[in-house]
Amino acid sequence: KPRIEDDRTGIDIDTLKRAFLDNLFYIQAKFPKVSTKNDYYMALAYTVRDRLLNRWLHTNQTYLERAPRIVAYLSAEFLMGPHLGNNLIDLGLYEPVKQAIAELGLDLNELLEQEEEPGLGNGGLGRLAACYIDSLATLEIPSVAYGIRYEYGIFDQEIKDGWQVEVTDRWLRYGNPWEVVRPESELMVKFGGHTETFIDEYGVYRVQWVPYKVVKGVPYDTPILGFKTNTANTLRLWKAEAPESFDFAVFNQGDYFGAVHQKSESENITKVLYPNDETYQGKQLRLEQQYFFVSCSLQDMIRLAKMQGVALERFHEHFAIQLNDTHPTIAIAELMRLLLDEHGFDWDRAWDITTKTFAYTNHTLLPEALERWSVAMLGGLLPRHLELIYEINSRFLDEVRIKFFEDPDRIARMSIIDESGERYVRMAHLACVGSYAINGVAELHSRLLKQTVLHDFYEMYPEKFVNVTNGVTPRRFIALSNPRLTSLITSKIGDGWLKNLGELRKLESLVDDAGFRNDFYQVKQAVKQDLADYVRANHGVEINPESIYDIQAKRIHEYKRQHLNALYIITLYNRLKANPSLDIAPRTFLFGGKAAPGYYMAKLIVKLINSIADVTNSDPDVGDRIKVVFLTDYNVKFAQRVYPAANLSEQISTAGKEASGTGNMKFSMNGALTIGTLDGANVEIREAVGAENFFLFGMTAEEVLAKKAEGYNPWDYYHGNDELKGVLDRIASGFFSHGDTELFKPLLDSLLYQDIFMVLADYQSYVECQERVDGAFRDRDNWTRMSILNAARMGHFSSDRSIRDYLSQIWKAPAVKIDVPE
Ligand code: 26W
Repeated sequence: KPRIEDDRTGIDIDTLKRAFLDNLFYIQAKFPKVSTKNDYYMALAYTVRDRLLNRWLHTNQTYLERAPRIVAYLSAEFLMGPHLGNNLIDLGLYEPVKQAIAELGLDLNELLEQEEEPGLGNGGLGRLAACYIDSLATLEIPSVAYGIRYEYGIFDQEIKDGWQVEVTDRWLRYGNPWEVVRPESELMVKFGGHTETFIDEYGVYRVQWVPYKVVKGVPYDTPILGFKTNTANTLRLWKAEAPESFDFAVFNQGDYFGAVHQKSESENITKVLYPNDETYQGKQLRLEQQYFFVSCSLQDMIRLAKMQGVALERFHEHFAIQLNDTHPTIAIAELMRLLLDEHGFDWDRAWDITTKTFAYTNHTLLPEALERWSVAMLGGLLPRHLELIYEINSRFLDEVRIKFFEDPDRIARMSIIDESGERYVRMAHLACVGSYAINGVAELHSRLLKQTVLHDFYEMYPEKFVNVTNGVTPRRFIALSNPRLTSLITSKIGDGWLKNLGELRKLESLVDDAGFRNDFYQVKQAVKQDLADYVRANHGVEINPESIYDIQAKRIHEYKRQHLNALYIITLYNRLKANPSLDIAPRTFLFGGKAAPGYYMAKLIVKLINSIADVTNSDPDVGDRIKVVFLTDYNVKFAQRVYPAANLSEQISTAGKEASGTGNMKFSMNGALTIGTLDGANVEIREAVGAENFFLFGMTAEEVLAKKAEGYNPWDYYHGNDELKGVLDRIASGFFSHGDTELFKPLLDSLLYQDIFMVLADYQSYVECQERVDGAFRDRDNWTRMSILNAARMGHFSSDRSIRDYLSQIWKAPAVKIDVPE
């Protein structure tokens, strides 16, 4: 029988067109004649949102009724990237919507470009959280992700005179069609004040927390679709507001302005994301953010369990809570407080439940990134939690004494409280004591954790330690980012690979097919041409799509060694100046990444790269053999253009410093070859793609430690290597700074007098490796073979595999199929 499709759910082209125009009229209040691109984007976003609501509501209803085991992913950061394109892929609507939009005389790509991405994260850790919730939904695992709805996300980057300038990210300016506010589910969070003891009605000794202030948490929900499943899980982000009753208390005293002021102070908690990456700063507001979202989330879970009729005794059976680094670790003390003070549990029961609930992921070995809160600050803000942490610590240290007899050094090292000077709470120690599982994010990282920063905890609880190597979602980073590659692959091996990335192996046999190699090469060239067009339009620089696209895109940090890359560019430049007819494969060096606003050395590295670019890009002796471009404002949206265009992926951190890296995976999946150290997941990527398809250089983590121990002196490398000396001297001479010999001095001094990341020690090995790259690239067909083998062998690095590892080793939560009635 003929069926007329509903405007809110129908997916044939005519229905999509009608729905789009309907939303333009009724939501944006516009006719096409006066519509902006943003109006069109919004109309399309609502059209897509209508088509996912059915799955979302049925998923929620199923979870409510069936009360399955739920994975709760707690993270202070979610670096989601734009939603529209991803949702189109997940719904299988990309092609029909593209056609419908085209029939209306519009271009889908232009509308996708309109979306202001929610940049609610700094880098790897926040993006990993986003990939993981994508995979949880795709694998149909009941889960909820909890975080903070920052009003300002990671700053936008501008470059002025070669320097980074930060601009506030007002991502909510034009509204957010993907979130639904749930004011009816608000919760209250206490701060400050003091505790009191009392004897309750049963004669039991209890503690009550009398706060200085109360802040309201309002949840904003975003649906997280699985790829071609009915599952739509929820990302629940909390916004801080002042509770009305509090305003009124002040208002009744006649202090209206005081009340309004207090309101804006409460709202400060979720105003802005801290832009630090890898360095910890003990800012009170950050602790307030952490506690705020943790308390809201735990109260929310307890409320949900109640609604589902699950007894609190069984909280740990109902929820597995993953702590994404130590940022949400105050949850361990908060769950204890809720169970003891609000729900009347005794200590042993509460501790048993707590330590069966939490699992902790560590993301860094850098000591400067480990979170520690001064006891004075934590006690002032969370007096009850400090008491609980002391009690947890005292019981824990008793256990340490039992296991290792009296060993004062060990006690001092392991204590949750650092008492070596001013007293601090060590959050990683609290996380280890209060969790049933502790994981690193790559094999090397997990091993180093056990050998170094968490060695004592490994000896205490060896059974808690596991590895889960990171992964990335192929839906966003292949299907959405690289539609040409996606069509080529699908034309050869069908479309099963997007859900089961191991199937990419079927491409291996095609490397001997000259036709396929040529198609693969043409795809890469077309994507490189797109990036060249972008660079011309946005940077005014002409880059050659035939050149090696050599890309380093990631946060700017000394351990990631963007300056090692810069030293190589100057090496090549010096060689060209000395020998203008030198025959090298033309290269385009592309950089992207943000420096933390307070990280002076990182900002100086940005300036150095731009200063080198000024020289190389305008020197007629160089021609197009070297081009250098610093790509401004690298974010997820832009990354999606960058990964597919790369020939060479720079993964050159000092061995032992990069916990995993995830950009390394995104590049390789898109057919870039890696030049890299044996660090983080590079080790496993190299094993997967084959050593012959990977450019390895540099010291191993063990060699780095040994060199440090024997006394590393960077001057030895300066005096022992004329070419390196020539490079450093040229920077010092003011050649790249209009004669200013002071500008880069701090960077040079840091390299020559300390060089804690061993840039000079790895320089020669890096240069020689780059020469191998140069040679390999000239054999175009063989390069394409290696490139295909990289893409074909990256199946292991799908975040679906990572999530399966978390499920089998840590969470043990079964999938639940969602039925959506027609
Ligand atoms: C307190 C400031 C702060 C903020 C964020 C300190 C540290 C962080 C993160 C732990 C930094 C981070 O993003 N780490 C990265 O996590 C990725 C996902 O596991 C890894 O791939 C990267 O190697 C690691 O640097």
